[in-house]
Order: sequence, then C-alpha cells, then structure tokens
Amino acid sequence: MLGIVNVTADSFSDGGRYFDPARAIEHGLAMRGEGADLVDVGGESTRPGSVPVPAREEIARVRPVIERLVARCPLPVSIDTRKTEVARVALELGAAIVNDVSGLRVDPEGGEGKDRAELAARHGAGLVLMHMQGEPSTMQADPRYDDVVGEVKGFLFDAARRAAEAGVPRESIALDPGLGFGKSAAQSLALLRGVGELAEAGYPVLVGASRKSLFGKLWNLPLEERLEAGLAAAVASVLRGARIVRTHEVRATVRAVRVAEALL
Ligand code: HH2
Repeated sequence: MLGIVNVTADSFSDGGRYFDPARAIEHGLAMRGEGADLVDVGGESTRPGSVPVPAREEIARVRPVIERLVARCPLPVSIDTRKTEVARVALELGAAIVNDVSGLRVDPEGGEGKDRAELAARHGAGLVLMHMQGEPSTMQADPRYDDVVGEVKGFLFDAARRAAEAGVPRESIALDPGLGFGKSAAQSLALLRGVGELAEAGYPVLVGASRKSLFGKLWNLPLEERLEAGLAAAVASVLRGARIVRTHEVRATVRAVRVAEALL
C-alpha cells in the first residue's frame, strides 16, 4: 500500500493540506500507523490543467519532508516526480523509489528519462513507470487511442526495457497504467479492466484510482464522496493482478484489499 503525501498547494483532492512540511511529516507517520508500506511524496500537482512547477521549487517543497521522513519513519519513501533533477536530490536524501509519472519521457526542463533510470540503478532504488498521454496542462482535452490497453501496455513495456538497459534490475521495476492521465473516464475504466494483461509481463502493477475524476464523470460522485468507489477499484485491481495500490485513504484501503488478497 502506497500512501500519498502531496506537498503542494494545488493537488486535486488535498491541495494545501500538507503544504506545511510539519503537517506532511505528521501525515506520513500517521499513514504508517494505518498500514501503509510505502510513502509517496510529491511536490508538483499533475492534475489535469495544473501549472508546471520548476524543479527548484519542487525540490524546496519535498526536501524537508523527505529528510524528516527518512530520519523518523521506517517506511521506504518514494518521490513522485517527472523531473530528473528532483529524482536525483530525493535519492541523495534517502528516497528508495522513483515514481516517474512520465514513464521515462524527457522532462519539462530537458532532463532525460534514461538519466532517471540510471540514477535509480546507481542508488539501488525501485522505479515506478507510469503512462501519461500528453502534458498535465492539456492531457484531458481530447485523449485518443485506437486501442488504449494495447498502446499503454506497449509504452510501458518499452519503458521497462529502457530502464533495464540503464541497469535497473527487472524486479525493481513496477508498471502503472496512469488512470486519468490523458484518458477519458471510459479509457481509464478499460485500463482497470486490462490490469491482468498488463500484469502478464511479470512486472508488479501499481494502480492509483484514489479519488480520481472517472468516479465523478461516470457516477456523478463529488471529490469528497469517492471513497467507496476508490475501494471498489482497488479491490478489483488486486483481483486482476495489481500488486501495489496508491491511495489517499490508507486505513480503509488496507482493510478492503486484505479481503481481496485472501481470495487470491
Ligand atoms: N496519480 C496522481 C499522482 N501520482 N503516481 C502514480 N504512479 N500513479 C497515479 O495514478 C498517480 C501518481 C494524481 O493523484 P494526486 O497525487 O492525489 O494528485 P496531484 O497530481 O494533483 O497531486
């Protein structure tokens, strides 16, 4: 279970709540008590329409949180970023996983994906490769695919191959279809349905459905009423072969996923 700590002012569901490092750290520690296995720290919102944050600013946000979580919380910390420079600093501070939400694409400041993979390899860190079509500012305008599951799978398998070529061991790579990242609600649902196909290659699959807008679009659920839908998606993903769930609601998700795991 990957618990979320957004050190941002504008994240779509909890923007501003953990912008203060002390609150972010307290939240990270609390999620440990609720059963999280990993803590995902992010300093840039990548919600649809978000404005990019310069690497310098992203680093200033996450640095105090990573430093103190690494010192005080026994859980591995992952850095949620698409920027090579941010990944480099986070790994130097002791982060154990790079959650690359661009799946090794060139970052907005020119940082190469290959360099992010090499950094992860050099630090012996895990690497999450997530699929995103387009850029956060415009990705939800008109996402198009001929075959969404096939195309996302192809992109992620190729990114995994590039990560392995950069020296990341196969067992340290996880794949994530990136629900809501350049996908309509129907396309995100197709990807949830296709988790089994993505898991076939043998890499652990991570799914992040928590509070996502597909629940608003398909079932008219406002942001603060998406818990049950997120739990259902987490359970369905695990039953289809997902191994890691990314969530804002750690306690409830751990309880729900435990039942799914017992059925496997
Ligand atoms: N979703 C978000 C951010 N990072 N990383 C992975 N691997 N998978 C996801 O589905 C994923 C992610 C968006 O959620 P959140 O962090 O709550 O929002 P924001 O990007 O606005 O900070």
